[in-house]
Amino acid sequence: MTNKRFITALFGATCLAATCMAQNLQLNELEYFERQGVNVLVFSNSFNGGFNDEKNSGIEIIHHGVRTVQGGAIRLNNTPEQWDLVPTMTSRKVDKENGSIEVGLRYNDYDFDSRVVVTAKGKAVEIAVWLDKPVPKALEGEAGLNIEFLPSQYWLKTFTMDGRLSRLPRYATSQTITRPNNEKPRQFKGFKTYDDRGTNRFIDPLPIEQGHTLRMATDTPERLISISSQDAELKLYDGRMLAQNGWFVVRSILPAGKTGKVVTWTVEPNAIEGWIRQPNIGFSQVGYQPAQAKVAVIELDKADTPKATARLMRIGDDGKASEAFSGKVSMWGPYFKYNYAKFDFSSVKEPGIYYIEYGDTRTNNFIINDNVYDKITDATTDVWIPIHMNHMYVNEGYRAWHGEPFKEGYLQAPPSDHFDLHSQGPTTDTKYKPLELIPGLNIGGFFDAGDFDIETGSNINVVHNFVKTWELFHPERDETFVSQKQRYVDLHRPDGTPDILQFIEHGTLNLVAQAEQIGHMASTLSNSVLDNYHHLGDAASITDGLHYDPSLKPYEVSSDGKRSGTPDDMWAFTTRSPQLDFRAAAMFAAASRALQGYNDQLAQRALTQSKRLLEEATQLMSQRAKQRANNMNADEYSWLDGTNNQQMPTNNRKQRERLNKNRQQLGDMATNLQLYGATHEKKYLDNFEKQIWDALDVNVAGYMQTALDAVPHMGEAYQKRLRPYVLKYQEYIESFDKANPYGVPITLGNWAGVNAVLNFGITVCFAHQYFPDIVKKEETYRTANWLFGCHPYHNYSFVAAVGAARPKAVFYGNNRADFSFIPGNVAPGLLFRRPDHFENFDDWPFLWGQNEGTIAGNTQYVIFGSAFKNCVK
Ligand SMILES: [Ca+2]
Ligand SMILES: [Ca+2]
Ligand SMILES: [Ca+2]
Repeated sequence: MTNKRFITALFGATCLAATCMAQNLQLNELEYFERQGVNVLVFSNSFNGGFNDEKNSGIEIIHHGVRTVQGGAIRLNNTPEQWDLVPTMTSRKVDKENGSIEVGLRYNDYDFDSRVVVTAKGKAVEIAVWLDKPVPKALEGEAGLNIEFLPSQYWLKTFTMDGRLSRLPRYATSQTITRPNNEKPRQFKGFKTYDDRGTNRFIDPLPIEQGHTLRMATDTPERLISISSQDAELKLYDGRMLAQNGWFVVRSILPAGKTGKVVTWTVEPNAIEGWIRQPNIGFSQVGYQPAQAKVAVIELDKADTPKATARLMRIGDDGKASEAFSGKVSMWGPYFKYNYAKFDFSSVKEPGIYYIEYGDTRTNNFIINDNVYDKITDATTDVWIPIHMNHMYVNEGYRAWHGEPFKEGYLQAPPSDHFDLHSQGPTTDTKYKPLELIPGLNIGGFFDAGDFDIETGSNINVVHNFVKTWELFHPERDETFVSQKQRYVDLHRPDGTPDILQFIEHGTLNLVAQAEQIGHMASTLSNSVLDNYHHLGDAASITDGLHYDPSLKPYEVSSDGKRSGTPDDMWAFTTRSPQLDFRAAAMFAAASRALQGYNDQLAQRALTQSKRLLEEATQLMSQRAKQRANNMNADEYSWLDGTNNQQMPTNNRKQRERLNKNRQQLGDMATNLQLYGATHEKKYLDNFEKQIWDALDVNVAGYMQTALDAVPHMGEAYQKRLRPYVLKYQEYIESFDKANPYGVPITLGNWAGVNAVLNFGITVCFAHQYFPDIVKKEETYRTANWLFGCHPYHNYSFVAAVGAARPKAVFYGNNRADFSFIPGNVAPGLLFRRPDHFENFDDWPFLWGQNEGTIAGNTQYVIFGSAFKNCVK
């Protein structure tokens, strides 16, 4: 799948580079500077993500296997924050002959162009800034050459500036000044990251040190980097003074009024003589069942020589280890920057405690026993999900996770852009005036992810996921007390009601309120100001709980204590989407069915909204489809390829066209299927059948799950017609054995690929359930192995606190400022950095692309976990 040819080409290239690089940095075929232990990347990744400064771009250094330096670029702030302006890369020229890379950088807002040229000079690189026109007046003293160092890899290490000795601080405690707001360079779309409390001044950090020669981490050869500059002063800052996700910053201000080569740095990352990266032995930290296949994947430095054998050691009741198995290590081959080998110890079936020994590397222990997967969903359902219940006080033992958030409710969003990738269109599409209170929305719903908004689309998925889990697996588990009346949740306190019903109820309460109060679904209920969007702490303190009253001054509270002049209230973004309403209609029908007999009144409200929205959405969709029919073009088919992230080569243009047309008119297949499940009206099944075979012909991997979801509703003929597609799907499953060493789909996007892996895992489980002769039970372990530790970079389980000897320790949850986790969270996983680096930080939680968990993703994990347990029990 992930085109073998490309991988082979990569391997050929890196080998070539490996032989010719001995001591000095060389520009390799992948267009970065390399010597053993040091990679210097120059805008292999540019600042083009959805959220401005994602701390993933510019000049980057991967130092002894860890990406510890990034953000090298012309920047407009001492310590740039996420929403400060980033430069656009206008050109990138690689000069192989002279060993240099030049990038053109531009700030449109200031009509400011610069060039950064990075040239290999022995063991160092020279970074030079060139200007054809002087720095614009407005940016004099603000524009500079910056580069950023990862705090968790540099704190507590020693450094010197011009020989003066010091230590990098564990926590941000340097000094700051304030300056007038009008001196602050513009932020993303004109938003402001800070609440200046009426002072009209922003905070500007002062440098920790300044001088001409900086040596970072002089006590740690792995991290030691020297930077020197003759023509500019180097200033060292602590970015955490402004934002917890800030890095240490080294910066030189560009001189005013000058052109040509204006700043020159020499940067030399130390390389440890003879260093070879420690092997990463991937295995399931949760353990293995005795009868299943057990194959560890060993990730090896390309300069490493593979060992011939590895051992499985067993720990006896007396605590002593003895050899249980010794077997050969077989090469799988290269995949991006490393080589991979496998160690198969499937023959060991005796229950017990084991660890793997490969050369000098010894893993932590794991269990082989029948019950190892029994508890894999408990932390997610008992802890992570209830903590993400919005509009409730959530307590656990002695600890309050959060108070009741957003007591003042939600205001109608005015036409506006937004910072979390959505917007309000030109009209409100409702009866409410901009900034008018929409009553009744501060109830139910789940926090989106590491932030606190209610993404309606995600919450619809969440309710579906819970209903699906309830109807397929009937979990009666009751570990959570939920009182809607008290608006109170208490973890580990059973209350006589299965938790999953209470979660369905909680999701439905918010969504039905949206439909009733607004008339259709809001796209999202989210923050109105950026300065409380990046909130870290108790959700109840994001807003002041008082209704916003523009007749009061900011921070002023009315005499009755109910209103304030602080514009912190959340907004409802209400642009109407018939597709979203259509999906909501299906979800309401499903929820209504599940809630019957538990909360009949809510079940009835959900059913009423389902019918109304369905009728209105169907009408609107066919109207819009007609309008669209006239100016349709090929671009509109692109949605097909994004489905489930599982891309197969598409064929047959006619089928694609028909599929697209049907979807526009009839609604998507999954929704039709859900509507049939809820109403048993045959027309929805017909709508589904009109599309499914074309869809499977176009993309069997992308639509197999939807096809399998239909099996319980359809007859034998359907199952028979589906068989050849399942055979094709089995080929797709096996294709991953060749595509990568881990046997699962690996995606290379800006958000690591756990959703694709979970989709894959769920589909494989159901394919096995309905077609066990085609998709064997053994295939269902692929996803579990990946999630629980058998993956690149490190071997920690991606699921927080779950049954594993070594789960990941930090996640991008709303407690990320504490370098902690919320149990049961599932990390996105391995973030790919171009051109060849996978990464998952376990000491730095702040990169959402690798460490955030979402409400839709984590409830998807509950389905995977339930289905998987069902398959393997
Ligand atoms: Ca969000
Ligand atoms: Ca309960
Ligand atoms: Ca308020």
